[in-house]
Amino acid sequence: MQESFKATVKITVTGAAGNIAYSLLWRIAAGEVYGKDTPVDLTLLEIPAAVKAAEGVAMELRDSAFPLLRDITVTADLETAFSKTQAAFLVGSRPRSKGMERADLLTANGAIFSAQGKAINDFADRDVKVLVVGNPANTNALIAANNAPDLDPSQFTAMMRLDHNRVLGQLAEKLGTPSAEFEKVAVWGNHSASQFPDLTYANVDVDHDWYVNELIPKVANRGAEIIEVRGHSSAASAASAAVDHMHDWIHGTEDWRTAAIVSDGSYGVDEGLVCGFPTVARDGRWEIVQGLELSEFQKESIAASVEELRSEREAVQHLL
Ligand code: NAX
Repeated sequence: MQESFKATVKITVTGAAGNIAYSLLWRIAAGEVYGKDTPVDLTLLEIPAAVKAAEGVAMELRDSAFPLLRDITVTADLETAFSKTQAAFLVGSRPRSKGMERADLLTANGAIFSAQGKAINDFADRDVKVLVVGNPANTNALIAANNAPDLDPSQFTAMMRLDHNRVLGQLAEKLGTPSAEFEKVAVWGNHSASQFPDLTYANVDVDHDWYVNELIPKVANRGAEIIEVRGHSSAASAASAAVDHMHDWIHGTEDWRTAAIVSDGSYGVDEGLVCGFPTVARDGRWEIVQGLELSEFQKESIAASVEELRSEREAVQHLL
């Protein structure tokens, strides 16, 4: 049986003692990212104060006896964490504390993601794929990419698949149709309340008023709604979206998905910003869907979110 397995892959998860990781690690260990034929070595990165808790997580992973799970390493050291890693989920980040301004949050996280970007640049596999989940995800990915000059910027992405999945979930509930039947849905912009969920090209017949006045604000504010109702921020749904993003990036998809990737200037989005686009994945790369006609409504909605990304970039200019 062993002979049919592919080579073992090394996957790194940061923030390994946190809520999202507690779902994500189990999905990865079950083979849902690379496939059921690919064994995985897992490396769990945490801050020193949370290494012990991450060791407890590692003990539970062992106790799950996953057939594909090989080595588990728990560390607070960046070189150990990223050495030869092929896929990195950058989940750990600094939450906003009381009285902290958005600019302070950007800078505090900037320090984390510049250090991790450098370590990935120096120690990771040359084809590493990086997904930033920790917020502010788009700008953290921008910082990491800019601190990894030896790697291609396309190797750094931020997670907007949860926003994409939230649109599918809302449509499925509204129309009573399984989510897999919806095509050509996308979410443009920043993973924040300024994002623009776009149904222009989707194969759905919904009331325009419901779309603009209910669906868009619902999806854009879903994170806050989950906190209010569940009492904790989204965790399992975020982990699920992270698995979807990395799975599709590795295996490819011709179906439209939303990934936040480094802009090449398409659709008037400043080159270099990490922005959500309608994307497909081919040969291990995300590609922006080209040739779309944008209405004034779409252009204005995208521009508003891009403006926020620009101002975030301004606030972290010293880290780029
Ligand atoms: P938790 O606070 O439960 O866990 C975060 C963990 O990261 C903690 O254990 C902490 O010790 C660790 N950490 C902090 N700095 C670190 C560093 N420098 N290196 C390694 N580990 C470090 O948060 P959780 O609920 O897991 O959420 C993690 C991040 O995901 C947050 O920034 C959150 O805002 C963000 N989210 C992003 C989403 C997206 O769609 N992009 C959606 C869900 C989520 O809100």
